[in-house]
This record gives sequence, C-alpha cells and structure tokens, in this order.
Amino acid sequence: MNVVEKILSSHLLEGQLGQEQEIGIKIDQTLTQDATGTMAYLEFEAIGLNSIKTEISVSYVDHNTLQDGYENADDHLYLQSIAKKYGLYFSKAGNGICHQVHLERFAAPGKTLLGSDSHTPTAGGMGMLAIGAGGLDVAVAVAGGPFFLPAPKVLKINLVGKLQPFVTAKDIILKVLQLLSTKGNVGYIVEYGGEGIRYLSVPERATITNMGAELGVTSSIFPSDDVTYDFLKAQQRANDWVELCPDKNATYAKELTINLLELRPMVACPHSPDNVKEIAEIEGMPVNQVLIGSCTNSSYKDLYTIATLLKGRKIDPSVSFGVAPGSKQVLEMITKDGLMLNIIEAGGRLLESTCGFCIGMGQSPNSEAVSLRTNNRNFYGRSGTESAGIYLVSPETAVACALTGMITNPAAYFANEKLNFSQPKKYMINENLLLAPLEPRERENVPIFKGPNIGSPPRNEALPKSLLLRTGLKVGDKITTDHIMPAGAYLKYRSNIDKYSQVVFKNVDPDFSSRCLANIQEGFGNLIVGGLSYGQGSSREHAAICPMFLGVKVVLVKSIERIHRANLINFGIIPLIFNSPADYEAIFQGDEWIIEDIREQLKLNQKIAIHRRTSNDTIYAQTDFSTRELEYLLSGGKLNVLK
Ligand code: MIC
Ligand code: SF4
Repeated sequence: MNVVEKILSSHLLEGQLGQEQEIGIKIDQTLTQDATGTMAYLEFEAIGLNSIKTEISVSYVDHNTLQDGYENADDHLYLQSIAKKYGLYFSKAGNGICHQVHLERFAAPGKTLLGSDSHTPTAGGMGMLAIGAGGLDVAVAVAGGPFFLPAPKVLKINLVGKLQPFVTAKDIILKVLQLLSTKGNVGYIVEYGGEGIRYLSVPERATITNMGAELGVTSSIFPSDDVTYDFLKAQQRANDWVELCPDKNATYAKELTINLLELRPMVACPHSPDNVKEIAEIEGMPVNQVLIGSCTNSSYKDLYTIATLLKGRKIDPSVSFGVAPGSKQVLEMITKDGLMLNIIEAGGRLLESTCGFCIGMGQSPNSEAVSLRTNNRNFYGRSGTESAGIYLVSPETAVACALTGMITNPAAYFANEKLNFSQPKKYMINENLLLAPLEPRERENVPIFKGPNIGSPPRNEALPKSLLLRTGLKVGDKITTDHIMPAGAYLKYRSNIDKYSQVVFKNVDPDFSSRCLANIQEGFGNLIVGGLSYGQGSSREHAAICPMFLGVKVVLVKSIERIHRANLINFGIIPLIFNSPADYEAIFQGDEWIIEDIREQLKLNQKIAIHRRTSNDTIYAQTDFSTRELEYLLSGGKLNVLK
C-alpha cells in the first residue's frame, strides 16, 4: 500500500477502497477557524450532542481579527463559550494561523484531520491525512460522524535531487502548479516521495501540502520519517510519532518526477496560482508592496531566513514591507533570537500573527500595485484592491525584491550569502493563548454566548416536484469562491446570512443579489451558469448558503470543484454538469427554464432534461450523485436529514 491507502484503510467505516465509489472515513481530529467556525458550531449545536466525539477538536481564531464593530468580537466569544461547553481546544486571536499552530501542537502522522478551511492539508507535511471541507461536514465529524468522499486516486510526485541555494519548497509547489494547473485534478490525493524529500523539513513539506489546495486535489501528504520525528521531538511531542512510508511495491494511479536541481525561483502571476513563470522572466519590474506571512510561508524557518537576510540591509523606499509571523511560537522565537530587530531595523512593519493580508483583512495595496506575497492565492479582488496584481513568491524572493524595489532573482542577489539554518533542538512552547478543554463535569453550567450578529443557520425546503428557473448569472471558467462570496471587509457578516447575501458575486456583478430577489418575487428560482472548474479555492460554505438564501436552486457548469460541490449539495442546491459543454455558449442571463419531475429525474440518476421556455428547446445535464447526496438534495439539504 501507499501512504494514503494505509491511512484510509485504517480509518475506513463505509465503502471499499480501489472502487469508483464513495467511502466514509473516521475523523480523529477537526479544526475550524473563526470565519467558518461560527456557522459550523451553530450546525453542531443543531445536531444536539453534549460533547465532541473526536480525539481532538480545535477552534482557532485567526481570520476575523480586525474588530471593526462588535460583530467579530461577539463571534469570538461565542466560539470560546462553545469550546468550553463541548470540550474543544480554543486558540485565541494572536496564537497564530490555524494551520501553522496545528502543525506545531496537534498534527500527528497516521491520523485523519478534517478542517473547515481549504488549507487543512497543510498537516499533510506531518504524514497526516488532512482534508478541507465545509462547516457542516466538519460539524458532523465533531459529532463523531464519518466524512464521505469519492475513493481517491493517488498521484505520486517523486522529488529527486536537491534544491539549489535560494530555491525553496515554495518553488517546488509553484512548479507543480505550473505542471498540473488549478483544474482537472479533482478526486486525487498527492503523495510525495523520492530521495529529495529527506532534505525537506516538516514546515517546508507543509508549504508544499498547503498549496496543494490550489491544485484542487483532495489532499497532499508526505511520508512520516526521521525528519518528522525530529520536528515532533523538538516540539516536545515525540510520542506522537509513528513511521509511515509506502510499501516497496506500492502502486499509484499516476506518477510525476521533479528534479529539484533543475528548479529556479518561481512566481505565480495575477490572477491565478497556476499562472507560474520563472522569476527571471519578469525580472526588473518595479514592486510596490511585499508581504511575508500566511499559512503557506510563516514558519520559524521562513522568518529566521528572511530576518537573517535583512541584517544590516534596508528596504527600498518605494516598497511597503510587512511581516506576519505564523504563530505566537514563531514570534516568540524570533524575538528571543533577536532576529526581530533585523526586520524592524530594515524598515519592516510587524503585522499580527493572523491571516491578515492573505484574506484581504487589511494591507490592501495601492491602485494598480504590484504586490508580492508569500501566501497561496492571488485571485482577482482578494487583496481588497481590484486593480492590483498579486504575485506569489517564496520568502527568499520576497526579501530580495523588497530590498531592490523590483523583481529580483534571490539566487543571484544573495549569491555570496550562506544560510545555515538547522531545525532548533527545542521549539519554545507557551500555551497561554491555547485554552485546553474543561473536564466534562466542569462543562455542565457553561452558558453559550450569542451576540446580536449571530443568527441560526438557514435551511432550505425539500425539493419541489418541478423547478421553474431564471438564469440569474452566467460566468466563465475558474470562478473561485472569492468571486462568489467576497471575504475581506465582509467577513464580519459570516454569522449574519441576511446581510452577507447582499454581496454575493459583488465583484462580478453588483446587481446579482437584487436580481435574484426580484426573480423570487416573480415566482422563479435562480440558476447560475458557469464554465470549467467552478468553485475553486476556499471551503467557505457561505458560497452555498448565501446563494441558497437568494433562491439559487441549480448551478449548471462545465466542471466543478470538490469542496464547493459538497457544500452546494449540503444546502440543497443541485450542481449539474453540462452533458454537452457547447450548450454553454447559447445560454443568456434571463433565460427561463423548467425542470419537470426533478425529483424523479434525480432518482433515476440519468441525464436531466432542462427545458428552456424562452426558446422552446431542451438541454441535458449529467448527474453523478451518491445515494447519500441524493437524499440531501431531495430533503433540501443535510441539516434537514440530520434533524
Ligand atoms: C481562504 O484562504 O480563502 C480562507 C479564508 O481561509 C477560506 C476559508 C474561509 O473562507 O473562511 C478557505 O481557504 O477555506
Ligand atoms: Fe488564512 Fe490565508 Fe491560510 Fe486562508 S490561505 S487560512 S486566509 S492564511
């Protein structure tokens, strides 16, 4: 067996591996963050248990930390009270970004983790099978229920050779994105192997598995070896280590080899993480902003590296330069080492240990800016400045560019520099912002705090016999969940669906929300038409809940991404795939449709006939729903079934 098969087979609750069918697996750990967590725990409460049923569940606060008004602070108090009441760990704002902290304190080889954040696979750097999902799926896992997924195919990426100086883990994953792109990888798990992996520390492996989310794969994972042991030991968690390597005769659905020696520093150009070039191709372009941080590149090694390179140097006056250490642990360590001083003396701005700029929470760049960042997503509008171009690079490249004020190859710029980083023997452990669960008897009288911003999770109605629809919007390929449901300044409405729904597709068509409501008034449900790879990116189930609130009943696309598809089904919106993609061309906003006997058509699991009233023709859509998914759709969503 390969590593993925080993973990799946030891966690299998339903279905069979190796078949093209759905499987259900046991989840050992869960994580949530505050932007998806409030909804997830409202859903957990709706299930009605008095305790979590996992080995470890952690509720992190790291996304909505700009308290502009009472909403976020209220949400955080709600989350803290939930953790106290039901037995979760609670990681307070300032303790760090969920994925970095989870890697440091909880991730364990051989275990499974489900997180309401698409970058949950970061923990795959530790040999853990870690998967991102919508909040409702995580709520069910917290309650001890299985997580369902199509039995994955495993793609092996062999890393051979050794990286050249100033070529990094980030450049490896950017190369993988260049090779595989962000589309067409649904249903795969990437397993890394080859002799090159022994030169990569756990945080470097985690940079690679983190950004695997951008490939659209279910997860990415490294074996658990001596490198894993050393990291766990330094985190004073040696007992969590188990060895986990593929058998000698393990097989894979596909294989790919990357020679690390041949890699050069890379960059993902606007507006997609797969728009990858070698840095040399855009060298010399002026740069306005450089930001280091996010769950991709904010480990102690990353910060040690940039701070060492900054010693005695000055940031170019034309650049705004900010650094957000990934966790309190990282921040404490660079403070103790004195490395922080290098950053500040060079002209760096110290940012909070949170997601911050990565999700457009502050640091929006100037108009038309060239902004270099070490995070994982550069989707249109995500930074908060629509006219800006976001370029994704390694911390080493980011520093070279911040020093020169233009795109610069770090390998050439730092050619005479030697970095002698080795893993610390002991990481600093200070858990005063990580609150441990209470004993069961202490939990009984804990009240749940709910501020006025927090509503109940809305529900859909059971699917009617027929659907009368109007095309509310037609969009193109690679529509991300950031297009559907903008985050940044609107994150504070994550618990207030009424309000948040007003900005659905805001950056694509500001009238979308009001048009949908008008269609409802006229007796129509709404249909969204899309191209390839619809719903890329985040796990935010709001990209399903808010459209549901606006009467969206069907999403008809050329292809769809895994987490978003699951979220739509969980909330009773039917994701349909064009039988003939050419039909896409002849659809226009405002077209009116009727799907007769939709319930019966779905049960037959054959092609769905969608009749267009406006031009009196019929197009067909494919379905591939499991029995479980069908039940959710017919009932108007998973919450109705759970109830
Ligand atoms: C993101 O990076 O897009 C987020 C914000 O972390 C999301 C979750 C969310 O929208 O709250 C994700 O990756 O799932
Ligand atoms: Fe936070 Fe950005 Fe990572 Fe999402 S990708 S978890 S917003 S740091």
